[in-house]
Amino acid sequence: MFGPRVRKSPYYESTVAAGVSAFTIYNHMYMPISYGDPAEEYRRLTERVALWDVAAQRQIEIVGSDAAAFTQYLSARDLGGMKPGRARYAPICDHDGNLINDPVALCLDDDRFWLSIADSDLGYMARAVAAERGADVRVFEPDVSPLAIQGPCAEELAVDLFGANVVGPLGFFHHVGTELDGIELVLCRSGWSKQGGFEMFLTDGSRGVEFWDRVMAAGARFGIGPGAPNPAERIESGLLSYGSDNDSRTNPFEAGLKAWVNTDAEYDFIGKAALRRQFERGIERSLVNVSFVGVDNSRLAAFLPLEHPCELTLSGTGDVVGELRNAVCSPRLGRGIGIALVAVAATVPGTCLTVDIDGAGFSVVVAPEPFGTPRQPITPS
Ligand code: THG
Repeated sequence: MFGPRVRKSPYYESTVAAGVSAFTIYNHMYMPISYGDPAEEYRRLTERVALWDVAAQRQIEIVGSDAAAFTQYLSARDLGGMKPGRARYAPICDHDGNLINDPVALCLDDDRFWLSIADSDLGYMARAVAAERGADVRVFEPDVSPLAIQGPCAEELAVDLFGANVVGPLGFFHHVGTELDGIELVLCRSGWSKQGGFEMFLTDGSRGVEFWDRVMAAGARFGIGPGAPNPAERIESGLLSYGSDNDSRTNPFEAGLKAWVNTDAEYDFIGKAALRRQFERGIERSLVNVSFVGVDNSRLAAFLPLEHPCELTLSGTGDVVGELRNAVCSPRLGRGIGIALVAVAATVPGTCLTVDIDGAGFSVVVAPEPFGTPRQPITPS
């Protein structure tokens, strides 16, 4: 236990009853990361449907006559033309052009937005910048707690819960206000996996347990079970984890997020000048996928998932070229895979590197392809 300083989600009691075995701390909140059976949790996510307490993906609400312009000023992504009911992945940088968060931005109304944040205190910065600029907005954390259903059966489950008329027309990163037995929520086709699914943004925290139970009951016929953002599936799928793959010393070009940075913008946004300079200068290092080679998975399993960044050297010369930032055993690929931040010279596919994990040496090779589908920005809609 961490004491009252760490906040509990409205689903906390439900996750405990469901057998949660480990939490991380995310946005000053307990967030379940395991229910004790990683192999089954991976299967549930990739073959059936999993229920995730992702209430720690907190919202920063921006509301007022300057909300659209101010939200745009915060993000490096072009949010122009985003209509109510739409969402966009919207990385945010500081004035030096380094990443400080990579939220999903939801447009709820012409003058009302949510930034569904990764693990960093964006709210203070957003509020301070709004005040300094005299923007006519209120910036605060509303009582909103996402619960995600992810997996191939999530679609059918959502239809059972909300009706085909609500779910059918909902495109990727589209959302709609709806309710379930009087429990109000915003339903969005999104989520931190590539298995398909929805995030259900509960807007009344007092109804968390009731809501969880209702979704679990409806999901029984699909073999639903509890789960959490899955480290193996998300690395296989190429989804970034801010704070571990990249952090406030990484710029978006190094993180492979060029497509989400609008350096050509006519309007101003935080970090624009620095980002333009960085883009012109070019990157010195970049995130790459790596695969472990020449090692039994049974031996690797004692070292993965990686607990902290580990130094990478060029095999042969021993030159330090970067860090392995994350690594897991991939059920789909049957080998260890990871994400590394390395010098550009070492980003060539096939480059052999050596990583030292707590005194044990392993060989990894820069992967020639994304493990999953190449990441493409959603078309602005
Ligand atoms: N959902 C919501 N909030 C979140 C996350 C989420 N906040 C924290 C964290 N995740 C933010 N990071 C991401 C990273 C990737 C994606 C979403 C949030 C994502 N990316 C897709 C991709 O890369 O293929 C699509 C991006 C795009 O096409 O623009 O979904 O998961 N509510």
